[in-house]
Amino acid sequence: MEGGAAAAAQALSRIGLAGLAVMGQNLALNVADKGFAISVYNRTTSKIDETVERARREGQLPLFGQYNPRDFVLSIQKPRSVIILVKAGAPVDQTIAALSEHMEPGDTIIDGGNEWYENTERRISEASAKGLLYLGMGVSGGEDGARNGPSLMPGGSHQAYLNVRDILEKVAAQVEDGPCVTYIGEGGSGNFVKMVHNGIEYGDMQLISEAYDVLKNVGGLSNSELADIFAEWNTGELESFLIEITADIFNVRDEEETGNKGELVDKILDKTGMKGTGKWTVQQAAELSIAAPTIAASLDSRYMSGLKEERQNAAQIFKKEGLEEDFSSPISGVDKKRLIDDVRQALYASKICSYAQGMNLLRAKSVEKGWGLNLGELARIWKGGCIIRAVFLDRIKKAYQRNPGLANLLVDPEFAREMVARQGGWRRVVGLAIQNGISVPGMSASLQYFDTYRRSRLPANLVQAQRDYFGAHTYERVDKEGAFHTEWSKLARKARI
Ligand code: NBP
Repeated sequence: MEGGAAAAAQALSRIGLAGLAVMGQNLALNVADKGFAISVYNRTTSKIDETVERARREGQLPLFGQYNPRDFVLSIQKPRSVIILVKAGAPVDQTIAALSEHMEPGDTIIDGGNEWYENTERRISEASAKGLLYLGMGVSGGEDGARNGPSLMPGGSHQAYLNVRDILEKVAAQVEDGPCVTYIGEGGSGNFVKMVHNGIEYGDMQLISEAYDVLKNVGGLSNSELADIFAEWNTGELESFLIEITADIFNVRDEEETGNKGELVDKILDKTGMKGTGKWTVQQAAELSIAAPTIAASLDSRYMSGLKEERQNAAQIFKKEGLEEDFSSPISGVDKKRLIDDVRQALYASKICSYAQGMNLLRAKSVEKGWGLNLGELARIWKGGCIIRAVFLDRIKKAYQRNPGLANLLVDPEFAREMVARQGGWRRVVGLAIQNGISVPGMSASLQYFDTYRRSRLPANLVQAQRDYFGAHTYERVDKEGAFHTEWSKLARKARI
């Protein structure tokens, strides 16, 4: 169907969606699949035809293509709600400009992209000046999640959320304690929570890649053994989407006719791509003075992976100096069975530290902005649909339910017990990797985070002394109140005499 005539011919749609690339197309089909009539629009019209055709093929779903912004907006029931799923940044502003011209006070714009939260806050004020409501909604789960049930993180106008709550609750992934959606909070909170989710995702992926590196290059495990180990891990405390797909990846064979058969994973260039949400997470952690070393290590590892040529040159230079990169795995003396168990424990304990960092970042931002984020509820809506979905998120949810003021996930009694039980294996893995020249930045950053956080006394006294020595920054004492300054050089000279 085409244009205004079509809009007049059909009953008005309950909701609209503009932007029909991977995410938009699949989310629109999901909405229609749940029985909500939806109008769809895209700047390039071939994607509208494609989506309408898919809706027909997938069971005559109630999805209606509209070919210009005006017909699209007018084909939606009032108060109108329009989801936008275009590339973040300027395309969102351009799409809002094109659509809002035809919208009326009380209508809602929902941006589902990975948007920088301050852009959402700016758009909330711009929309409000026109009487429009606005939500910035994190959507996680990739293509499959969008089609079959994503995790949704809507923040902004509460009234706008109430207008579409029934749709979002049906469309989201379903877990035993409800749909994976909740009203996150005001302003850009939905985008901020999605950004931190992505930062945690960076951490998970890095830690898994380090587990792979150690098992392969210290333990000498083959791809098929790795597939079995990850599949087995996916039946226990590590059960999660990322562990599950990792097991699958090791089993996939290369289908290219290069004459050199084997698993595809070995043919993939070791350079990781990224789109920016991990960088924003680390920047925000620094802004808020929150230590997030595991997430930062994951970001740094992506940057260093990008230096492929430099790394190849460096390998040559160090080889000439006698430092061989060649791992003759399995490294002699390594007990493979024990290594596998230790790596499992190292991965789990490292993950807990990474989530603790992400949660602390969320809490710090919530305090700064007055968002009132409910950390337990955030862990709950990540249990299904999204990339970091994992069984242990239920335990994180319970930890914050037990104690919403929990200073750090590590000191929840259950997690504390688990960390202590796993530290032996964790230290062995990090030690073994370091001894053998295998970088484990995520696992060691997590271990350093744990070892720093759990110590009641750190060498920071010496740093304070140095600061006071060269900059008269003063220091506090352990035995009395106040700020103190010492003439260090004078006293040191006296001590030398
Ligand atoms: P892309 O991020 O690749 O964006 C493509 C869409 O943006 C197309 O519909 C394109 O229209 C539209 N667009 C562009 Br580009 N410039 C435009 C403009 N100036 N005016 C109007 N439309 C414009 O799509 P995606 O991968 O589906 O992601 C959508 C959002 O969801 C992004 O923010 C992304 O970060 C986020 N996200 C993606 C995933 C994922 O797995 N892909 C997961 C979670 C979140 P055209 O067809 O006319 O070029």
